[in-house]
Amino acid sequence: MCNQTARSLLSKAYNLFPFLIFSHYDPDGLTAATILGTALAREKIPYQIQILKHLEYSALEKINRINQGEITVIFLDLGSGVIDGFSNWDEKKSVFIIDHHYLEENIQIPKHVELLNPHIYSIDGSSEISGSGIAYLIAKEMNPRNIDQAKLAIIGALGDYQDKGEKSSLLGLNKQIVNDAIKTNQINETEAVWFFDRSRSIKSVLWSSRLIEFNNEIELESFLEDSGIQLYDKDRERIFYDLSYDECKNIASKLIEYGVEQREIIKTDYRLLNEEIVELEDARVFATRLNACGRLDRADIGIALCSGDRSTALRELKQIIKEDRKIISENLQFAKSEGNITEKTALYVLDGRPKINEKFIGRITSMLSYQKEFKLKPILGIAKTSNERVKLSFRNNTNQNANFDLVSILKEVISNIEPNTEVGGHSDAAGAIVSENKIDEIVWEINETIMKVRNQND
Ligand SMILES: [Mn+2]
Repeated sequence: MCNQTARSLLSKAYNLFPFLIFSHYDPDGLTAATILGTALAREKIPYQIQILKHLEYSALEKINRINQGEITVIFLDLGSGVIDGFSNWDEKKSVFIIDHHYLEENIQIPKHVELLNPHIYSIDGSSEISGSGIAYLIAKEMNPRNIDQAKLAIIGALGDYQDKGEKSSLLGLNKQIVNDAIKTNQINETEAVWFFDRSRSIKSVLWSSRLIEFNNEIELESFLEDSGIQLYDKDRERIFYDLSYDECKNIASKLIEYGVEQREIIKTDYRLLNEEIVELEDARVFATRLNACGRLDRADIGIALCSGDRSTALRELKQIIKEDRKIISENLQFAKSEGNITEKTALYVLDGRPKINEKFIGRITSMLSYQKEFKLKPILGIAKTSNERVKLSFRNNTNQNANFDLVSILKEVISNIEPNTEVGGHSDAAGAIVSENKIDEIVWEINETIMKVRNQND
């Protein structure tokens, strides 16, 4: 699949222009950019990276206008939704679209564009391979030594929530990448009692997991005592990573006794070996940190972290995490305050316009979709972008309606109301940017469409 693209990319290296790489601001995009950048650097091919929040037709035209000449432009983790926009591009340019997002059938690909998308090969781009995964496979074709980038592709796939296999494991081509990483001692794959950020104290990990709502610290401590856990090792408070296998198992069984489901705590753990910072050892946590960098316009720090910088980048990261937490908690509070979420027949709508920034709406909508009170229907988040445009983030974490595809629904609705709009995403997470004055009509139509789909499924 990637062999042809790798050769073709290398063959473009004779021209004097650096390759222009445009990549997405999320963890998958940042890892993809780092992987390809590293691969090009190793071949002594100069390149520039620009990180984008989204790629609309207008931005595509601008990129064409600004960059003249026989250049090579590469889009990573972006572009599948706007392929027809390249037909206006100057044909002297070589364009590569390396992406795993939804691809419309029977799409016309302009002559000067090379598209690499797993959907062409009937590979599911929402669960089997991510943008960084494809970038990795290309990099490995270019030079086998790029196998050392496998860990980044794993971080990218986890950042895109592709751990849809049994016990939240990676599958398909992602699994092959995991095997590369294991073989070269980059990562450990084990089944574990998994909590977010286990480099914190045991108490703090359990408290913030919110699997059980403890009323106070005493309750939490006695829960742990009943599980046979020592909180201190001499004077030092133990962190979750200090727990032995048996201790973890005890906590897990205690939680299950309290009604927590096993699949919520037993996960396939992807732990980076040779990571000097314990806080970044868990690949899922690493992805979350990259997410924060992207959201706060610090893609540079994200890429520096991916490239191994553990000095300046790490200091900056601490500030980023702090700021990110503050914004998220304020936004969640806003979302849950009176009247900002309305319930329709077939979905919830969060109108975040007065407060939530477009870079946060996806995260906030996702977080809400995992909460019990919003688990019955999909949820649509709305945030302001610029010039009378709004961003829509659509998420589905309902257990029912498993065969409903958010991208198709959003596409169907928007193509009737506002043709030529890019709709991107996957079956359970989709998004688009639309005109603000079309919002009411779009929400109404989405509601109708979901009801229609549901009736068909019943
Ligand atoms: Mn992606």
